[in-house]
Amino acid sequence: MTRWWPCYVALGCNVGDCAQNFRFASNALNALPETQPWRRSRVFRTKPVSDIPQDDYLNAVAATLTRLAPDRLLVQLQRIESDTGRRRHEESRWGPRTLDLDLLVYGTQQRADDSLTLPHPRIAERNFVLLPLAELAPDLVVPGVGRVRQLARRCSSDGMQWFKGFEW
Ligand code: A4P
Ligand code: MG
Repeated sequence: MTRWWPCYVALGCNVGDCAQNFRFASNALNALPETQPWRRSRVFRTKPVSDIPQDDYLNAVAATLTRLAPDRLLVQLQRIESDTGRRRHEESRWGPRTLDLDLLVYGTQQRADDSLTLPHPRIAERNFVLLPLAELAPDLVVPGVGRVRQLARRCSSDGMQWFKGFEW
């Protein structure tokens, strides 16, 4: 029997009704097969990190235990993105999007294929990923990168505001 692996997903949105898209994503994540109910961080409003002018984002992180293999999970994440109307082929890198679901960490896996890099390569440099991740898993060791508590201590919360009043 395959074992359960801890995994962490970052959510981002800056197009359309982002609160609605986050709730949609949360329900869709909870409906995935072979996957336990997801824990979710607070939601933050964040300044875009991009050379392309665009609106502020909502960002959060969700965590679960899953038996879905990482590639199958990625396919599901991309399907949920598409279901919110995201058309990734028509977008530019780091451009605006209705929903971005990045697989941050999957168990102890470290890999860099065309389709999937684990852990996500920019975890350590993104406060909008690290600070919500630290709410859920301060003691997590991101393989090859370091312990979340320590990584989060080094990053500032500039450009991030708690999106108060949001209910998942
Ligand atoms: N891919 C490889 N590894 C992964 C992974 N671990 N998780 C591949 C998810 N996908 C992974 O993804 C492009 C390709 O990466 C996919 O086909 C998949 O096979 P994408 O989501 O279409 O592209 P992206 O999101 O534009 O690129 P990337 O590299 O994920 O960028 P980031 O780091 O997510 O940056 N500013 C704020 N404030 N908040 C944000 O959420 N997000 C971005 C996107 C930029 N600025 C932002 C935010
Ligand atoms: Mg992405």
